Amino acid sequence: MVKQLTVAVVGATGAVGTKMLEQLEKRKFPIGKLKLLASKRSAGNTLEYAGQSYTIEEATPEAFERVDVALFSAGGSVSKALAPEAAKRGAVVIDNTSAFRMDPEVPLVVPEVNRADIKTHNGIIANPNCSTIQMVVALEPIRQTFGLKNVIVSTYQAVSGSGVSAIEELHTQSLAWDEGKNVEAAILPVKGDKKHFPIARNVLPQIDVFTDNGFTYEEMKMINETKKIMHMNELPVAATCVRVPVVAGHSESVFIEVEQAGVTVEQLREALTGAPGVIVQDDIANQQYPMPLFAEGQDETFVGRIRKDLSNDKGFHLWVVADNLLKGAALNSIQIAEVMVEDGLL
Ligand code: 25A
Ligand code: L14
Repeated sequence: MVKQLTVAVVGATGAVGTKMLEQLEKRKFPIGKLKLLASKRSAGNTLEYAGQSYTIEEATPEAFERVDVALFSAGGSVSKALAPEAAKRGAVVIDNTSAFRMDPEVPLVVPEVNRADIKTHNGIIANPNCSTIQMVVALEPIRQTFGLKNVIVSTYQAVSGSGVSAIEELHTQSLAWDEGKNVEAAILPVKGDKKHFPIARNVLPQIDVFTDNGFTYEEMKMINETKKIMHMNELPVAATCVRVPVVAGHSESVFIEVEQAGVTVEQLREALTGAPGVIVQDDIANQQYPMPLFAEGQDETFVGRIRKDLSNDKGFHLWVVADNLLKGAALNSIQIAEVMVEDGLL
């Protein structure tokens, strides 16, 4: 008999929070009691879960009394303020924000890659950045088989990564274009930055704010988190993160160099075929390759366009696509919780 757990979802009304509820129900997570938490704005409203109506409460420190697992996705500032409060009250926090990811005391986990790290937690476990998760799911089987010595990635990221308001902005701007009206931008590239640019009919080479070295924070997250999850501090990683007018599903063009010489495309494809969480879609004769429109709603990370570099024997190019709100966020969090149940850690 599986223990029934008290689960809290913080940011339950958000882009990721609503997917968390969907996944908890779909995957039959053993929930005894469910608490839906959000900001004061939403307190008193109701949400459906498994055919039952739940009233949303304001997320306060006291709301975490007797909670076993708290899934956070309400932004970094909310996590910084409330995750320690939840952990102090005995809850295990699985946090979707960047607040604690690089804290050496906090495991940063993608179950297909480093599930063993979960057991070192001190009350908080971090869920990595969406673009990082799908990339390491594809890189891990390659690293295991051939070794890995260089990664250069360019992303094509969906607006849903920036939350409900960014999804609304793409819709509103697209309608304005079609109706010949003024296209206004207020959210992207980054909520609260000095300037905003339209995302409809555009591509934005900025996700999150810039850091002193010329890379954005999103790019630095991919660089630092990849090394931490794969336990490869010395691995060279470079990233360029770009927003495209897609609602759901991040795409990535990834260049890698493997350690082993003479690896063929067929061998690389074989290493990826059947790897945990990976589906290979790579049949160019039949125009088969991953696309975000078809990855939406799917659990797996799709890999295609596998090519060997024309001048570098150890170089390969891959095209990697996944649903950023599922494997990139909500699903990965629930998978972490499932591993904890399986391993008797909850
Ligand atoms: O920049 P930050 O702070 O790091 O935040 C990043 C944003 O990214 C999303 C999430 O936005 C977050 O706010 N996010 C977080 N992790 C993510 C990930 N891994 C991620 N996105 C992708 N991948 P969101 O819109 O998806 O969801 C926000 C959720 O957080 C709740 N929340 C906000 N402040 C809170 C809080 N909960 C507790 N305490 C707080 N102080 C938020 O609840 C939502 O669940 P809500 O009640 O604020 O939102 C209900 C509806 O209100 C609308 N709305 C949003 N902002 C405003 C607003 N209405 C009026 N004024 C506003 N300023 C939204 O439409 C929302 O649906
Ligand atoms: O760090 O705007 O998990 O697409 C990932 C999505 C930050 C925002 C994170 C976006 C978020 C990002």
